[in-house]
Amino acid sequence: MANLIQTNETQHSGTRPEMATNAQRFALALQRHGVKYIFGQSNPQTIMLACMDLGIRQIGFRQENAGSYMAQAYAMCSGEVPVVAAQNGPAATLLVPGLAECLKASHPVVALVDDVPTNMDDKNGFQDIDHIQLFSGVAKWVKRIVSEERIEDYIDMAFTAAASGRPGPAVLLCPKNIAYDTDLYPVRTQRKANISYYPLDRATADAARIEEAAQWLANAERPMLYVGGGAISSGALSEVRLLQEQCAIPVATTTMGKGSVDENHPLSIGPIGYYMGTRGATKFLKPMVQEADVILLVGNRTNQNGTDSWTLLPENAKYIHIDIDPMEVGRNYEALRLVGDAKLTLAALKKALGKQDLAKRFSNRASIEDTIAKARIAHLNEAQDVMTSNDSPIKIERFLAELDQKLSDDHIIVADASLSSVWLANYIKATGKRKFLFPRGIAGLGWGLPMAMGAKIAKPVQKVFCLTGDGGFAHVWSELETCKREGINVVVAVINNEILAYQKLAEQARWGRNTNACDLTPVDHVAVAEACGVKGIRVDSPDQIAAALDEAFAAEGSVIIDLIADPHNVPPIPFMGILENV
Ligand SMILES: Cc1ncc(C[n+]2csc(CCOP(=O)(O)OP(=O)(O)O)c2C)c(N)n1
Ligand SMILES: [Mg+2]
Repeated sequence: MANLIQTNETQHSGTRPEMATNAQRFALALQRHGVKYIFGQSNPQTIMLACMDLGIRQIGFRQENAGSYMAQAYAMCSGEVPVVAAQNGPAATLLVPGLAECLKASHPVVALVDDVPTNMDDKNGFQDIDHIQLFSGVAKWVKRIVSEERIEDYIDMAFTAAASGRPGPAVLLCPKNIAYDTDLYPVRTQRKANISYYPLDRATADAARIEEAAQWLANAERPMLYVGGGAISSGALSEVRLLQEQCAIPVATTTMGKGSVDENHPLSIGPIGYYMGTRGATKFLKPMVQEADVILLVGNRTNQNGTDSWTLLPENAKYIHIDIDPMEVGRNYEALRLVGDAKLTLAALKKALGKQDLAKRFSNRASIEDTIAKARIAHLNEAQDVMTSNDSPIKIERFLAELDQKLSDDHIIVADASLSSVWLANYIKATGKRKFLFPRGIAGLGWGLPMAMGAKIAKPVQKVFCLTGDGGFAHVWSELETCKREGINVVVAVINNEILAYQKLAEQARWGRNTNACDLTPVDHVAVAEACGVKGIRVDSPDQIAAALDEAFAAEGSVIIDLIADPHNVPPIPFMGILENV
């Protein structure tokens, strides 16, 4: 079994030849951009062979969906632009969901996709479809290489498109007549730069508006920061934390912004949005959010879930909005426009605040901290019953209360969509250097396991934990074989509730009944894991949780925890509250 760390260390590095085949030129360009891994399945063939020759390691996924989710998580954990590759036609279509997620979540990825030879265009060549049309709704940039002379130019354009401005997916189509050509051509040695990191370019927002924003924040009665995933992508954690601590402003986060501040900090509100119902971590801080008079949004799309369908944030507050994408600024809340990189703009704002009289901020600090401290205790009291429940099947809050104790200070914590995202956001604290990955771009099922794998490849020394539902996990079981084959070691807890709970609970809450598709038949996930050579541990009563977690986190390979879970566990989503006592 290959070891990820060793492969990193044995990366080839040599001088670049002046003449090479086109496939070698692709591989050399990728090597110049520091690409260490390609998520692929052997296509485009010549390019993958040439990459292999250069020591670029292919992570051979079982399904293209999963490969693209691995790539996204790799980007989120490494700060680099990942590369995913696929054959033309059916394989290419399977990249669509992953690219859609990256587009909406603003994560960069370069997709290298085979295309039919140019002289076969429009002849019904094998597996030919119009890839430009296919990808146009899910990528920032889709181009086909028109002539072999421009290979290096187009590779660099693809990385530029993915990593610049608002990061996102770029698709480069590689016609087989160009990629399979075995003649030698000049390598464009003029191009020397590595541009496979993001943000590629940083620019600060308008200085005059930053001064104005500083005045608003200094003079506000009850200011608040509401931080989204854009702050994390920008690497603005220390800037957000300095503003919080040194200017005494409370900070709330979106689900994707979780981890931007330490949730044990006395001025951290925690994650807010559509899950502030009964037993929600931030339920008791809803008044603080709704009474804010100046709200600084950072890298925040003000989307439906983050705003509880645009009902959570106060209508009459003044908004300041920092975002790299001018279209996000003022999208749903008219705002003082700070279009720029979050890290640089927050640093400039902090400096501008230093020139303001912050007496109001400091005099309010004790009372804000007191409100937050009391709200945390009130939450623990409200959730006490489920967090300490000895019931079987297991209450997920009980599992997470124990998990929180076992996770390390720098664990990477991954959620699948559905309730796994809601549970982790509410019940696992972002403390220390913990990093959270949520697929909230389009909230699709099946991202959990592959994202955990991509995270582990990016950060082989860190431990990776993933929580997924049994419905979502079934989308990607096959990647357990990839874990085994590629030596990717992650711990996945599967909420085995034998239902599509989010779907079922939503139907029950709204219509009082549900369709037959919501109820699954029992699945033995230990057997699924073991069929792929991966360890499985069944946990069907709360007293087994601690030992199972200890065993899983100490194990050498990947581990699946099959958590026999209560199908009646109601999440803190207000409209589902009516199911509490059903
Ligand atoms: C790819 C995809 N298909 C369907 C949905 C709709 N959907 C959202 S949650 C859900 C149920 C998920 O069930 P499971 O993964 O078992 O998690 P649970 O809610 O039971 O914890 C469904 C079907 C989706 N979000 N993504
Ligand atoms: Mg389920």
